[in-house]
Amino acid sequence: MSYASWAPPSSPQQGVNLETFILEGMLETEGATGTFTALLNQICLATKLITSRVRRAGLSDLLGYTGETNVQGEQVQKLDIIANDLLINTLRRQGHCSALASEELAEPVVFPHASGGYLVVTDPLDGSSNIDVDISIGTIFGVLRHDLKTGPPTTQSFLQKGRDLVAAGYVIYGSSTVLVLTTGNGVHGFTWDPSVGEFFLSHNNIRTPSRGNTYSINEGNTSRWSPGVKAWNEYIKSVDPEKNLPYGARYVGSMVADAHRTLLRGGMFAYPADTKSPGGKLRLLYEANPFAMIFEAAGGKATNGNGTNILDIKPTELHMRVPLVLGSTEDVDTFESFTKNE
Ligand code: AHM
Repeated sequence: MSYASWAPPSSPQQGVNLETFILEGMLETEGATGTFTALLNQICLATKLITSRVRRAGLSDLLGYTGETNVQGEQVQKLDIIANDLLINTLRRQGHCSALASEELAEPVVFPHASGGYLVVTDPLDGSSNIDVDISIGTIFGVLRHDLKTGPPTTQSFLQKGRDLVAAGYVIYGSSTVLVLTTGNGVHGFTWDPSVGEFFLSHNNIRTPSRGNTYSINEGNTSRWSPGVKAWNEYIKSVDPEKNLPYGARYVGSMVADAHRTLLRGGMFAYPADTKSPGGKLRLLYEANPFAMIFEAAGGKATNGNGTNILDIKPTELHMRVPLVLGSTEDVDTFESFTKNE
């Protein structure tokens, strides 16, 4: 191609940064006060700060363990704490978020002077075991409402179904940094441009294919699985070209990375109950629910493997765990056909 025939790429998406996208969404929403928009922008700011710490962690003595264990009994990484503090310190300002619940905190942090009736749930840095070895990690978040007329938020205020989320998103710190967001009406991805210092719209209206060709599960747990999960696993690896079997296996061990690939390419990701984690491993409020909202808004599906939609589960405690299967509807249905009646 000669220069004469080249023209700069032009797209209606060009130059749409995350703040503009969120603001334009608010302008189209009748009766919007701007509080929700401002809250999303605060979350976005926190993730920009986390991105910058993650990207230079190896140069700034930010890798490795703190020596502490968190409420889940897991070893805490320095970056876990840094990401957690950045979210708290960003969200305590401007008064839109009245409380935040995090994987790293036994109880929620309440911001007593906030006037905005929103709660944020978060896993500030998911996939901690991958931090030191330069494998993708991420931040997961969800937003719930709280009626301040009923009093300041308590732990109980967070025990809402995933259906009650008004927004959910995640940031993947991968080969590029991408923020994926939904407010229930479409799922959109924004890629971080480090030279400008902004997230720009790059994945408009993500749709998960109804079927994929990969499965994602920690196969090292095979001996701990139920008969149904074992039978599904045999099936998905069996040879049947008519059914496009066998599927390929992909497992990063960071849910954000495994779910992000599944969202874009289809297939399924599962962390089922097993004899080591009878209630599942992943946390309902700040891991399973945000992803369930995102997958549903993208045309996919998330269940507990037993026929119950993740978004319909009423949490009984802040750090409740849940078995999780998410991805393309047909692939989740196939998994459940083996496990639903166990
Ligand atoms: P974390 O919150 O300690 O990072 O644990 C959650 C992670 C998920 O990102 C991932 O899907 C899963 O744990 C991996 O678990 P396992 O190592 O048992 O396969």
